[in-house]
Amino acid sequence: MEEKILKLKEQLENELSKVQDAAELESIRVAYLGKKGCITELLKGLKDLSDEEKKSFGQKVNLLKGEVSAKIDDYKVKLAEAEVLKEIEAMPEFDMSIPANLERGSYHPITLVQRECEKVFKSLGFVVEDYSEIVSEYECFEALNIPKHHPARDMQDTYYLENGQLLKTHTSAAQNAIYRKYKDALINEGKPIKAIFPGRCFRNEATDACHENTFFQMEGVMVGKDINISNLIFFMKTMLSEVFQRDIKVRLRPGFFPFVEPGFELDINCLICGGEGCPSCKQSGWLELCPCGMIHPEVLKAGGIDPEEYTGFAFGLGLTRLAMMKYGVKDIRDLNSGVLKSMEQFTDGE
Ligand code: FA5
Repeated sequence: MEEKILKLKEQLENELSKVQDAAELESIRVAYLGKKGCITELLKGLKDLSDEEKKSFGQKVNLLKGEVSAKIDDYKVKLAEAEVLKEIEAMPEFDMSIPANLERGSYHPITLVQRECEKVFKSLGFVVEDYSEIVSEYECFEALNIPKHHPARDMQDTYYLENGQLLKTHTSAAQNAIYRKYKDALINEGKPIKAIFPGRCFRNEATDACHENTFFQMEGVMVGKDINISNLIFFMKTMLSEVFQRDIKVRLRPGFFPFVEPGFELDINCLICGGEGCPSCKQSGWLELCPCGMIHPEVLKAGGIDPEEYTGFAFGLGLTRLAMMKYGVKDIRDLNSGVLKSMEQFTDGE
């Protein structure tokens, strides 16, 4: 029996050294360890031995079984490594010194206007905040003085998640969190809240040359003592003249949003048609760009701020529309098209 075991070990080494692939290795495994394999046969043969021999040979055969199984596993790893090496060797040589024959990418027009706006507002002492695209109904509506079943919700249908949260319809959804974050510094240190928070918004609505279902806005708020409409108009004018670097005709008209009082619509003269009327401005010559107003007392209260003591303004700049005007993009849908060539023409490879 001992001799048999030794012979089997030699034979296995010999066979393993010749193995070329996984299929050959598998047939060796079956030949040794399979139901009719030689080691299984050895184990079966134990029954004809005396009790003494059974004990000593039984142990040896089991040891052999473990060794054979470990050796086969070892070979499996070796074969896999050899396979990878073969693939690497077959690869064409990689020369890192060859210059890449790729054209340079460019920033998206929306990223560019967003950065410009951020630069302007930062220079005016505003902080830039980032906020989630998924928000609660409370943040998107209730905290903004839009209770359930308020008709203002009809204008902002969106995509609801199974957990009751939703994709935010406007950057105003972050207002409550911003007030809560900065209210202590306002109340205890007298530091006015000055923040902008750009973000992607989603609405379940039909698209056209100036409406997308996914677009960018940039919200801005300023809260402190004696903040008034003149402050609001000053910041809006400064931002537009910095972004466009020229005089732009704007008009301010009354607008209704439950979270501001009074509320305004700030429109800019359409720069695609020069104000004559075209599909980009729905033939009106004006484009709604930045609704704004004085923050409603209920909204301040929801943010933990006493409206008897503090006032503030808020605006919701349509960043995607601003990019359209700045870069002369006639159809807003081109901005989400993902066509690099068409994006490059607006940004000149910036
Ligand atoms: C709002 O979203 C308010 N949250 C703005 C606001 C903030 C008002 C703070 C007062 C105080 P509105 O739905 O009008 O308002 O959208 C604001 C701007 O986002 C629009 O003027 C427009 O420039 C842009 N916008 C709105 N809907 C779309 C759309 N479907 N596609 C592209 N841009 C859009």
